[in-house]
Amino acid sequence: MRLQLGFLNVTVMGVLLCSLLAFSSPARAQTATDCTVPNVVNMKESDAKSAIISAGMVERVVGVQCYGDPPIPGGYIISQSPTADTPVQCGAFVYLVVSSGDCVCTVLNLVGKTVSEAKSLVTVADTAGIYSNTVPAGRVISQSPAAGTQTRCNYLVGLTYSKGPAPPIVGRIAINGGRSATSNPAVTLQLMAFGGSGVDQQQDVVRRMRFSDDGTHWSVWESKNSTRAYTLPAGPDGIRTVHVQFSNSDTEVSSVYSDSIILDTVPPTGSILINNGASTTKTQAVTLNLSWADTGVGVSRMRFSDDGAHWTAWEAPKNPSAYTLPAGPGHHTVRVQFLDGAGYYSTVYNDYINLVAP
Ligand SMILES: [Ca+2]
Repeated sequence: MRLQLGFLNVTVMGVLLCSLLAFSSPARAQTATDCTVPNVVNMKESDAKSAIISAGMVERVVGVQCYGDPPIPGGYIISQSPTADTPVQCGAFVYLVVSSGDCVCTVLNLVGKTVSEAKSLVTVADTAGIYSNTVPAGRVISQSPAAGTQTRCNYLVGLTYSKGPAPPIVGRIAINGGRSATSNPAVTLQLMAFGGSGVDQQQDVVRRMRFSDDGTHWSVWESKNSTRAYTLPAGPDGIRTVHVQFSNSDTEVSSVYSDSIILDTVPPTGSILINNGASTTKTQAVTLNLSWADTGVGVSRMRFSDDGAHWTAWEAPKNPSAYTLPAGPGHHTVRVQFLDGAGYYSTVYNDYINLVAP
């Protein structure tokens, strides 16, 4: 009890002593810091003044400036001095800088600068490279927003820059898949083209194509496709060449590419004589005297038969050719057939000879 009582007494005495000292100190008005600066940044100016006055201080606007990043609306406090929570003497000044609104800037002209130069001047939001024959590689071709636009000062700019000249368009053409001959003037062209300015523009790599039979007179430009039906020009059997050119625009045209095929609309012809037309032979071994002709591709193969039903394997044409007649005396007929490069078969030609006893 006594201890408790004593503690209480000491506490009460302490509080009383402190209070007495506080109210009786004659020097306090000049040195005490019993006001605390409120936080008024981002407050409306009138609200900030009220808050400062309520806290026992005096506000003074010392500056008005635009403010863009982060945006502080016009009439709101950008900064204060002293800063919030600073203990100050009551009645002290709190200095304020008020926003006049977003700062307005004029978008710089970046066209013609390098991308890195542009990035050192403005905040670049995104870039896209395209091929250009006129703007050097790495330099800005266009920008958004455009130069001269009035906008907030922390603006972002999108840039389109040059990747330099586009790689040339390279093409290929094949007639009927590259076959050497055709018996039908109606053919199919296989077409490939790549490179060119379309590569980076997310469109079909090459847009147009046109054709010519002579390399001088051209069809009108048409949409690029991977195949196209085509009719070879009329005329005697022989080589036909189809020329193609690819383009994306009038100023971006590929070289001329071509493929050739032999148009062959006529089967081959031929002849056969056994032993130069002799009527008899004493040996099974004979010599075949052969001739052949073809107006288109030319004869590529020949074959023989003793009975018109069973044939030898196709072989390269050769004159004269050794041949062995079937055994047994009597008349033997040898048949020959020719095949041209377009796949035409000749009619079957034959000769016969009488195999007699030696
Ligand atoms: Ca032919």
